Formats: sequence, C-alpha cells, structure tokens
Amino acid sequence: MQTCYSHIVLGLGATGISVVRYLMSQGITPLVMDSRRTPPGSETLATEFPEVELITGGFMCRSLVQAQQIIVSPGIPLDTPEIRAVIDMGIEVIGDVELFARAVAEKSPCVVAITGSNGKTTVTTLVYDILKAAGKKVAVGGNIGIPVLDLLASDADIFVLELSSFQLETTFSLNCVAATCLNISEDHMDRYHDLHAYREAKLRLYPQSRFVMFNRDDPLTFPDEPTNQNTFGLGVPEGDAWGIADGKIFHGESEIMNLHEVSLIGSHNHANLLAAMALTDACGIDKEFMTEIASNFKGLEHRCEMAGIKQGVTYINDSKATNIGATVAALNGLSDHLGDLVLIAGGDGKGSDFKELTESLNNVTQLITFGKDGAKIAALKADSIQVSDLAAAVNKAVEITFSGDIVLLSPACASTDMYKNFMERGNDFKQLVEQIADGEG
Ligand code: UMA
Ligand code: ADP
Repeated sequence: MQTCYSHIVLGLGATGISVVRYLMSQGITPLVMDSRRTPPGSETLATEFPEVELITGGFMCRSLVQAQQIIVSPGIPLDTPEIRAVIDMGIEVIGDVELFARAVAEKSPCVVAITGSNGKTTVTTLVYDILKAAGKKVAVGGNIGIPVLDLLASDADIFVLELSSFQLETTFSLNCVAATCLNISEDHMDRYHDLHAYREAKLRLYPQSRFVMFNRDDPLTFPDEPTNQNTFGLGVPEGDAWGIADGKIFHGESEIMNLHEVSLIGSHNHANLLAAMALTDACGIDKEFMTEIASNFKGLEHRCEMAGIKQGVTYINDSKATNIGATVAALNGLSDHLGDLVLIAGGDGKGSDFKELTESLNNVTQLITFGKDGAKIAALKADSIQVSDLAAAVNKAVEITFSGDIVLLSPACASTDMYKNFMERGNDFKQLVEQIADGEG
C-alpha cells in the first residue's frame, strides 16, 4: 500500500536538501519529488537520509493531493500543472524561506532582506560586512547560495537574506526589520508573463517588512501601498533620505563620506552602497562601520572584475551580468572611457527583449556575440561579429584591440546554454585572458 505523506518536498537541489534536513530535525519524514531523472541532491539524500523516499522524473499527483503541506524549490514554477492543481484544492504550498520565517518567528531575531533585479549579492555582502564590523552576530544566506534553513544552526541575532522573485512567490510571513527592492528591470521572462508579474513577485517583500527602503531613481521599486519607508538615490537627498551631493554621500543633511574614499566603481555601485548604508542604519549601526567597509570593499568576483591587462588592453569580467539591466549598468559605468570598448555578449536570454540594450550599445566600438541568443544581440548593432564560443570571442577581441582599449565580457544572458553557471563562464574568460601573450601595448 502507498504511504501517505503529510509533507512533500518538491525539488532536490540545494534548497530541497536543506528542507529535508530541517523537517527531519523536527521529526517529520517527508516524501521528495524532482522532475529531473537524477537531481543534484540524490546522492546526499541517499547518504544522509536513506529512509527518505525519492520520486524522480516527475511529480506524482496521487501523493500530492494527500499532503498537508508542499514545500516547493525556487526553480520550480508555481504554474507547473501539478502544483497549480494542489493550490486550487487549497493545499498549502510554501517555500523554504516561509519555513524559515515561521521557525524564527518565536525567537524574534532581526531579519534584513534584499531583493531586486541587480545588485542583490553586492548589497547583501555589504550589509553583512558592515554588521560584522559593528560586532554583530550575523548570518547571511538565501539566493546568494546558502539555503536559509541552513542558517538556523547558527547563533546569529541578525540574518541578512538575499531573496529572488522565485523565493518571494512562496514567502508570506517574513517579519523583516528592514528590506529593500534595489531596482527592477527585465529578467526571467521565461517564467513570468510580463514585467508587471515579475515586479509583483518582488514587491511581495514590502508588506513583510517593518521598514521599506526603495530606490528614488527607479519608479518600479516604489511601494504600491503606504509603508514605513525611506529612499536612496543618486541625487540630492530630501528629508531623511540617502543620496549624493557634491560628490559626497549624505544621509539627510548629515555628510557620511566623500565618494573618492569609496573603493567600489560605477554609479550603480554607489546606489548599492547607499542601499546598504540605509539598511544598516535601520538596524541602528553607527556610521563609522559603514565608512570603514565602504573604503575597503572592492567588489565581488565576476561583477565588473578586472581580469587582467594584456598588451595595454584592459579585460573586464562581468560574467554575472545575466540580464540586460546589468550589462546596461556596466556600459554606462564605462561611458567616460577614451579608447575603444569591445563588448562580448550572448548566452541564454531567458526570453528577454534585447531592444533595451540598443541605446547603451552606442558606447561600444565593436560588439562580439556568441551563444544561443548571440544572433539576436548581434542584430542590434551594425558590423557585429558572431562567433561560436567565448574562446573565439576573446581571440577576435585580441586581434582588433590596441593599447588603451577595454574588452568587457558582460553577456546580458544566463550562461546555462554553454556553462554550468556564470562562475564557470567567468573563470573561463579569466583563463583565456591569462593565456593572451603579454607584451608592450
Ligand atoms: N528543477 C527541475 N525540476 C525540479 C527542481 C528543479 O527541473 O524538480 C530545475 C530548475 O528549473 C532550475 C534548477 O533545477 O533550473 C535548479 O533549481 P532548484 O530550485 O533545485 O535550485 P536550488 O539548487 O535549490 O538553488 C536555489 C536557487 N536556484 C534557483 O532559484 C534556480 C539558488 O539561486 C539559491 O542560491 C539556492 O536555492 C539557495 O537559496 C541561484 C539562481 O540561479 C543562484 N537564482 C536565480 C537568479 O539569481 O537569477 C533566481
Ligand atoms: P544579483 O545578485 O542581483 O545578481 P550582483 O551584485 O551579483 O547582483 O550583480 C549582478 C550584475 O549586476 C553584475 O554584472 C553587476 O555589475 C551588476 N550590478 C550590480 N549592481 C547593480 C545595480 N544596482 N544596477 C544594475 N546593475 C548592477
């Protein structure tokens, strides 16, 4: 006879494994299903929890309809017919972040949450670093790569969470002390009907926070309902807002620091820094810790990272630019550059309309494209060069550049058509740059 499970875990990636671990620690043995034949977590599950049943290759409706609670991984769309059906039946469908929210509710620690299309990981890391510098017991997780339920083992009194729109779709009762949506531009259009639906998923965070920090320069981040709120933006701040005036960061009328002392490059990163300062200020952190981190934080790997200078040509690795907004930010940041700018772009566009990239391509001297959607991007600019892969793109860039030029890998696409992830793509780029012969430019 088939066992009837009260809890079913859908998806056996990093999230699924963390959910199983959590449920087992609570004395609940779940059933696990994954639509993939060999999900990445199968070996771990078999080793750690041999007693847990795993069904692969699809979601079995017969079991789903008998469950009390279904915990779904972020990579699985709620529109999947089997999930839609159980939601319509009134069965509770939640995500790992919701389980986390319920688990910490009694302990009432501080939760700070960060969402947005771009800059999440940068801001999450800045917030974490500032809180750490201030001597707080802090844990970081979420979309950044550490499933939130794995943080429960820590003795942190502040949790900093990077949250994706996927995770927010199944999160209902996070009680944040402060939260932000940094910006909104097209991404994951293979999962959402339109930008409106994507924005709605992101802004689900606001009602779950006691204090909302939004971006004055991006109307799509404005809350639809009145909240306890403040803003950050690159212009002169009004009232108690965060902003920039005369090349200095201000909180209201109080001067925080000169932008010359900030290590991060590019106006998009200044916006990130303002957001991180505003969020940590909401946690009661002194300004000295913000300025300390702002002076030392040089940015993260694969985000407009210097990959090397070869024959006088600067190579920049922005492999994390997996959507158009990130590539636009990188190109805008380099608009003052005097030499030629070669852009290498392409990969899986996730259903995006690349037209949004057209204006920024005016800054680009030569466009080289590769990958699944390379042809679509190449069509946006005259005389673009299409190549088969990243190695060919770098070879071409070497051929056509001279000392003083910049070669930027900022794909505006996910990497998954040719690589495991954006890290593998960025590392490949760095290795290709490493192999370019050195010499005088
Ligand atoms: N999948 C299936 N069938 C399933 C389950 C998953 O085909 O039954 C596919 C998904 O469509 C996806 C892949 O498997 O392509 C991984 O999905 P998952 O839900 O198993 O992912 P996890 O390993 O649990 O990792 C997730 C986040 N992944 C996604 O949202 C796709 C990780 O964010 C996150 O770090 C991790 O939880 C811990 O919280 C990654 C990501 O790509 C970095 N996020 C997207 C982004 O940043 O753009 C949103
Ligand atoms: P996320 O976690 O949201 O993907 P990251 O901090 O990892 O954000 O940065 C991803 C990409 O977006 C990188 O290419 C980076 O240069 C770019 N980026 C970072 N901050 C911003 C911003 N505020 N606006 C636009 N692009 C940004």
